[in-house]
Amino acid sequence: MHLGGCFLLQALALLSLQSGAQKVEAPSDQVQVEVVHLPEECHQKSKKGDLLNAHYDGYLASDHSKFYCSRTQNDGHPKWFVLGVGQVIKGLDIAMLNMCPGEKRKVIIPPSLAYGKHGYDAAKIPPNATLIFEIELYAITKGPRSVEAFSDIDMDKDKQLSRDEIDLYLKKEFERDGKKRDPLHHENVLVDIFKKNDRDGDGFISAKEYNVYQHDEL
Ligand SMILES: *[C@@H]1O[C@H](CO)[C@@H](O)[C@H](O)[C@H]1NC(C)=O
Ligand SMILES: [Ca+2]
Ligand SMILES: [Ca+2]
Repeated sequence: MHLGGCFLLQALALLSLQSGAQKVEAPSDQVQVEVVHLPEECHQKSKKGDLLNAHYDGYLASDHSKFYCSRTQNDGHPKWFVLGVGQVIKGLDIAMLNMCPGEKRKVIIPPSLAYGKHGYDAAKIPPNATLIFEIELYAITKGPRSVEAFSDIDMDKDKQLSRDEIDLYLKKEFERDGKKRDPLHHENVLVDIFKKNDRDGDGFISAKEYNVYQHDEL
């Protein structure tokens, strides 16, 4: 019953978007998703824990000014990030779920799932700002967080993941993906993975630490 209500709300939100409503008022705690382009073939959909490669532009809903453009950063390379673990704002973690490679979406994110009542000065986000993102997803790589991956990564089968093991795993995944990547980004992803997971700071990610997010579904 509760779920049904949710879907109905989403459907209504989509309808009002499509009818070309100019004034954008997002419900306070929901992300509105409009699929702008859906590729004909889709063999894989993004899920929590996947490593995504995407471009996204961010606009303020209030005046449609652009505050972020991944195309002008990092020499125009699409961004890599792990979905659903807080590497991006919560609204984007939600908005990019179940997306196909090649899919484009326009999403509206309420402040509660973005920068909240304080905003974010460095990116010039005012308080209580509703944000609009135009997203294009390029690639989905099975991320280091997927549950199936743990034993794949754990080469020496000691039930914990060393830095080298994760490093190697990421390299293999990126190679398979076939896209040229900045080594610095690889390093950043690696550092980030340890910062977020190695709770006791012993330099290894234990099975327990690895599973921290398993029960924290969005
Ligand atoms: C932002 O919203 C909060 C609660 O919704 C409100 O208390 C606060 O005054 C707002 N801030 C601004 C600058 O509008
Ligand atoms: Ca190991
Ligand atoms: Ca640890």
